[in-house]
Amino acid sequence: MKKVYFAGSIRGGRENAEVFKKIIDKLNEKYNVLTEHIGEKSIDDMGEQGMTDEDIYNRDIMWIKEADFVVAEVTTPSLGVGYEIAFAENLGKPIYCLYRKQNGKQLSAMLMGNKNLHITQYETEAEVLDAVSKI
Ligand code: 6K6
Repeated sequence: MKKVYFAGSIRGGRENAEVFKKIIDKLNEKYNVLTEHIGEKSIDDMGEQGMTDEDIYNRDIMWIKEADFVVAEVTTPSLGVGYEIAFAENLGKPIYCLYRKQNGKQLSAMLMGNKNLHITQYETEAEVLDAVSKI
């Protein structure tokens, strides 16, 4: 089974965490999601107990290297997610970005302008889950 690294904001803000869980569940139908914890509701921005930031960084870098591709929910701006996207891009991994359109906001030009990324802009949950099922 192919492995997918799902990236979504943690310390950048958890306001979209509910849709993360639904995207992860959809991906799990076909793939092995290495980062299922990103969708856990119980996780607040303080993160997991018992892991240092260095442990988290090392584990996540290992998982990106191991992944066949990356799916990133990029609605909430997150330094970590941006870093992961750039890291995966440098390794030549396919990257699918999902962005919920909001009035008065636009996704960073550093993603929008990057032809290496597969970007889907969505409005409804049904729309994003349909896009995920086509990955
Ligand atoms: C576990 C579950 C939720 O929080 C934790 C503990 N912290 C992290 N655990 C795993 N990955 C993390 C953690 N903090 C950041 N990351 C990685 O950076 C994830 O893969 C996310 O895609 C991304 C989020 O970055 P920030 O800058 O929004 O925290």
